[in-house]
Amino acid sequence: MTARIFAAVDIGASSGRVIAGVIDAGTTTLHVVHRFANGASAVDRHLRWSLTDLYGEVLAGLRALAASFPSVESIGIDTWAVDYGLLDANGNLLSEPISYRDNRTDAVIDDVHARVDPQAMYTVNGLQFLPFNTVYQLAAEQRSPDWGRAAHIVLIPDLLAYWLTGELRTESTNASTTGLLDVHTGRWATELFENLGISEKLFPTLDQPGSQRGTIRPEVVRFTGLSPSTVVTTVGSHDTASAVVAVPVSGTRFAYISSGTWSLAGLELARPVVTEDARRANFTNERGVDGRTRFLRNVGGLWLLQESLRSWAREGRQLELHQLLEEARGVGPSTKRIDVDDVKFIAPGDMPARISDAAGLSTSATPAEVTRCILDSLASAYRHTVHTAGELAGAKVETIAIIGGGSQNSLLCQLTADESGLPVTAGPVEATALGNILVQARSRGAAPSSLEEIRQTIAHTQLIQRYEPRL
Ligand code: ADP
Ligand code: LRH
Repeated sequence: MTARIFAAVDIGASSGRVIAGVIDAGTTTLHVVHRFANGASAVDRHLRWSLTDLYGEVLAGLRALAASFPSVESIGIDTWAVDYGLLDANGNLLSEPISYRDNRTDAVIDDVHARVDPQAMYTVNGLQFLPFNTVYQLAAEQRSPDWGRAAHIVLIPDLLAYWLTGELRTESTNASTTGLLDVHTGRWATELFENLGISEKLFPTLDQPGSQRGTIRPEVVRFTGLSPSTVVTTVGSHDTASAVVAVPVSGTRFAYISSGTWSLAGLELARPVVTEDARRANFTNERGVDGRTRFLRNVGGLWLLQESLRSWAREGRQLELHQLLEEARGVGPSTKRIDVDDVKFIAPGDMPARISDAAGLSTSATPAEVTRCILDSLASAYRHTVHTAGELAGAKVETIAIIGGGSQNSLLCQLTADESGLPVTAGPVEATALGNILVQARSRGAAPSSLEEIRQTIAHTQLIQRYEPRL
């Protein structure tokens, strides 16, 4: 059998990549053809992504893809969740999308909760409260000059797919992070739209992972050199949904931590849990591939470390991550910890000072000490989140699977095993791209049909490290 080739465009909050996946005799081998940085910056009074630049990087990546893998059949796109762009009636982007880390929702959250009681909202959308859920961003947007001209609200991966194919849709796993999807039916929650004064028609039609979005436009063919028959296939376009496809564990007795800018920690369930206890513990029921439920919490994540590194760099201290982690291992356990979920850590800027202040570290704490405090705090938040998830869902957890870029942080993986008392698997590093690629491949008959079989294949063919808890 000849090898089949699929590509993932996977863009996280801190970096993006275009990756080719070559599937040969049941093994998927990933080749990164293009990597680029991502981040939001202050433009026109808001923290914004430059989606125009990101689209340029996607095209550059697809050109590199065509040069090395001309027989690629299909492309899948995933990015971070909740954010969107507004298009006018002619399909033009009204302005660069505002980042979820912008503080514009501070002024509207009470107003939204006055229109829809948060308890009642949870029973419909099953979503954890995060100040940046799309529903709050749209409430802020309703007061902006762009709102009157907006004809379409398009989630970020769907916007990239629109530019590549000309087709407008809303992918359902990502739609589940808006706060406007009914967690029980997987359809738009019409009553929520009505109560918030937003027209449901602003969102393009819902689309499921595995369906064909469209073929690439002639301009894209000309620029990239890809074949005109190349299609864009809808995948779990919420990056976390694609990542969870690629956990290297089968069965049901595992928790996952998708570790990157955020740490998304929780369980995969057959059905949502929208009890009052789950709401109080701020657990979300996001939609997974194949209609599964991602019952999880957003834990602060490596953003704390990324932002600290940026602050130290601004002070002239260019620290190398590997070296810093080795030094953090050497300083030993931190007795002072922070609540990594505190909303005060969401915004960018001067992170080491904010952490030292919250933890009660001395002002002369070294970068290694601050780093150790972050990692110990993350590991204890993971233990607590995994334990609570199991209790709320009545599920037994026997293993924790850490996936994503943070799975390379061996100190954090070991601390997670030690704190939780559970064995930890670490990897795949590019779980999101792998999940993206395998969902495309499955829809075209090149990968097994069940998520369980896909996960077994991943466990046998990808690089996975193991950490046992130390007493
Ligand atoms: P996102 O998709 O949110 O942009 P990634 O999954 O790419 O995030 O993970 C990025 C994080 O992974 C970085 O912030 C960094 O802390 C961690 N990371 C990346 N490479 C390494 C490495 N070699 N060792 C330890 N940690 C790493
Ligand atoms: C991770 C992620 C997460 C969301 C956040 C906005 O990249 O998609 O699942 O909560 O970004």
